[in-house]
Amino acid sequence: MTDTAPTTTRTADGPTVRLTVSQALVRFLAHQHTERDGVRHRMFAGCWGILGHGNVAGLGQALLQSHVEALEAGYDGVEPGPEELPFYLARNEQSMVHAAVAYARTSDRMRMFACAASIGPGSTNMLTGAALATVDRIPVLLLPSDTFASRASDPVLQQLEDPRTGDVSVNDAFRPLSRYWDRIARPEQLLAAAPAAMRVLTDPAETGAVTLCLPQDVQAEAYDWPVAFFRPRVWHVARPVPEPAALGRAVAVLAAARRPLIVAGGGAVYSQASEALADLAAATGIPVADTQAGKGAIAWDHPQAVGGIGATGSSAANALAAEADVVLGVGTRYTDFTTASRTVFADPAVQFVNLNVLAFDAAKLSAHPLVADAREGVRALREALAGYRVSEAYADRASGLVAQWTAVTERCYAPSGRDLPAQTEIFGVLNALMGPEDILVNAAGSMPGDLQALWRASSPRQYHLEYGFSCMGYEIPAAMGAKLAAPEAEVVAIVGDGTYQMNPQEITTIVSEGLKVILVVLQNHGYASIGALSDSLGSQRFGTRFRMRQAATGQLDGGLVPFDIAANARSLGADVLVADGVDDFREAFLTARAATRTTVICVETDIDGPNPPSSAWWDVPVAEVATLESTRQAREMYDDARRDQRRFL
Ligand SMILES: Cc1ncc(C[n+]2csc(CCOP(=O)(O)OP(=O)(O)O)c2C)c(N)n1
Ligand SMILES: [Mg+2]
Repeated sequence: MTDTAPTTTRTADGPTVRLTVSQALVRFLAHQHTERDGVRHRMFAGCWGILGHGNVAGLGQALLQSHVEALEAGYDGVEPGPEELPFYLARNEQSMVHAAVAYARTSDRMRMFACAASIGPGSTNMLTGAALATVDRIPVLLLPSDTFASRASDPVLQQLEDPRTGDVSVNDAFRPLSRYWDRIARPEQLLAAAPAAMRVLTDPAETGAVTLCLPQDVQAEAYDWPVAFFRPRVWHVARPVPEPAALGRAVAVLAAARRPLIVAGGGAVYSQASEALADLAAATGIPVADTQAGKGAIAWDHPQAVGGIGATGSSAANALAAEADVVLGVGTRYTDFTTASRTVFADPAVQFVNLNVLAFDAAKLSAHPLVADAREGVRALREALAGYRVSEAYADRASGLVAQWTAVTERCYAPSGRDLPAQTEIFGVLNALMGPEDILVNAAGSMPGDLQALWRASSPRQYHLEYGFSCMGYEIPAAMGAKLAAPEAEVVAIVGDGTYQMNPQEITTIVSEGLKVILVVLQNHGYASIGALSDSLGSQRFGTRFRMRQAATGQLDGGLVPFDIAANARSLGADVLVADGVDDFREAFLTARAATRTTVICVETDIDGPNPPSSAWWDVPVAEVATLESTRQAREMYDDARRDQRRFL
C-alpha cells in the first residue's frame, strides 16, 4: 500500500493532502490531546464500533487504513501509531456508548472514545447512551452513519422517509441528547465541525454527548485537506477561578453560617478536588455530605464526612440538612434524590452557595452562585474563610449523628441469619474486601439506594454509580470501560437480575478483549426496587416479579421463571461461580479476585430486603382517585409528604 495520496494542491492554509472524509476524521482524532495541570493525554483511546453498510466502507476502511499504515511505519499494533485510532468491536451500540462513558468518567473526563454506528437501528441504538452521557456530563463522541447526502439511492435500506421534508433522518433524534450536533453533508464542513466538537467535549461546563452524523456517501468522498488540519492540537481543560465579587458574596454568607453543610457532587470528583475539599472541611469543621456521583470525593473516614444525602442518604447527613442554615454545594446538580425532592433542607431561612463550573447549576435553588472549577473554588473559599470554624457544639452534633449511622451500617452489613441474604450483607463483604484502587460499578435497581446509604468509599474513583440516568444495562459494559481506563484496578459491577437481562451480551466483548472484571449478579427474581416502591405507593408490587403466566389466573403470578443466569453467563464465555449465602459469597469473591479471567458470581438474595432505614422522601405521584383502598391510603400519605416540598424562592 502506498502512503496517503500525494499532496495535490496549495491553499491559503498551506499544502493539502487528499483523503476521504473518514480518513481525515480518523487522522484528526488521533492528533487531539487534552491537558490539565500540565499533564497531557491523548484524547481518544480509540473508536468503538459496529459496522454495517452505512460505515463499513467509509469509516471502517479508514480505521483499517490507519492501522495498516501504523504497522508499515514500524508500530507493533499493541501501541497505536500516532495517526491510528484503535478499533474496539462491541456487540450492541448502546453498550459501546456505556463503555465509552465509563472509560471517560474513570479518566476524570480527560480521555475518551468515539463510537461509530451504521445507519438506522445501529445509530438509534446509541440514543440511550447519548442521553446518559449528556445527563451525566461525561464526554463521548458519537459517529452515527447517515443516509445519502446526494439522495441518489433514496430510500436506502433503513432510511426514515418524511413526506414533508428531505433533510430529516433518524439521527435528528440525537439533537436534544447532544451538547453539539452536526451533519457533515459536504467534506469541508468537517474543517469547522471537528474542532467545534473537540471544544465541547473538553469544556467541563458543556461536555456530554457530541454527535457528528456521517452520511454514508460523504464518508467515502475525497477532499484536499490542508495538512494543517491534522497538526497535533492540545485542548486545555479549563479550571475557571471564581470572580472576586462572587467569591466575596459567597464568603460573607458562609462566614455568618452557624450550621453549614457541604454537599459534594460529581463535579468535585471530576475536577480532582478531594484534597482541597478535605482541607476545607478540616480547617472549618463544616460537615460534608455526598451525592451518588460525589461519593468518595471525601473519604468516608474523614472526620467531617457525614455520608450520603437525600432520598437514599444517611440519617446523619439528612438530619444536618434539615437544620442547615447555609448549604455549600460543590459540583452538584441537586437532583431530586439529592434534595429528597426538595424536602431535605427544612430551615425556613436556609441559603445556598453553589460552587459549580456550569452557571446553570450554580444558580439552582436561588443560590449565591460561585461559577468556578470545584478545586479552584474550594481552595479560594478555604483561603477566604481562614479563621472561620463551626462551633464545638455543632461539630459534636455532627459526629454524634455519624456514630449513630455507623451503627446502622454495621447492622446492615452483618449476616442476618435469614434463609436468603439481604443484598446489604453482600455489600458488607465487598466493602471490606475492596481497596481504594478498586472500582465498584452500579446504576439501577434497589442497589444504588442501599449503596449510597451504606458504602464507605475510600477514594473518589472507587464508587462508580451511574445515577443521573440510572440506566439498567449500564453495569456490564461500564465495568469494561472502567477496566480499560484503570487496568490495575479490580473492577466489580453489581448487576441486578433485571438489569442482567437488559444487556448480558457485552460479556462476550469483555472476554474477547481479554479483560478481567468481576460481575456480581444479585438474583431476586424481579424488580426489588420498583416492587418496594409500588408497595409503598399502594400498587401492591404489581408487575414487578419474574413469574410464569398462570393459566388459572391469566396473570404473571405462577412459579419462578426457569432462567439460569449462571448457564447464560457461562455461554457468553465467562467463568461462573454460584454462591449460596454470604460466607460462600466471600469465598467466591476471593476466588474471582485471584482469577485472571472475567468471573460472574451469581448469588440469590431476598427480594424483600431488608434495606437500610430511610430518612427522607422521594416524590413519586400516587393516583389521585382510585377504587383500591391501598392506593387511597398511599395518596393520603403522598399529600401529607408533599406539604413539606419547597420551591426555594
Ligand atoms: C433501562 C431502564 N428501564 C427501566 C428502568 C426503571 N427501573 C429502575 S430499577 C428497575 C428494576 C431493576 O431490577 P433489578 O436489576 O433486578 O434490580 P432490583 O430492583 O431487583 O434490585 C427498573 C425496571 C431503568 N432504570 N432503566
Ligand atoms: Mg432483581
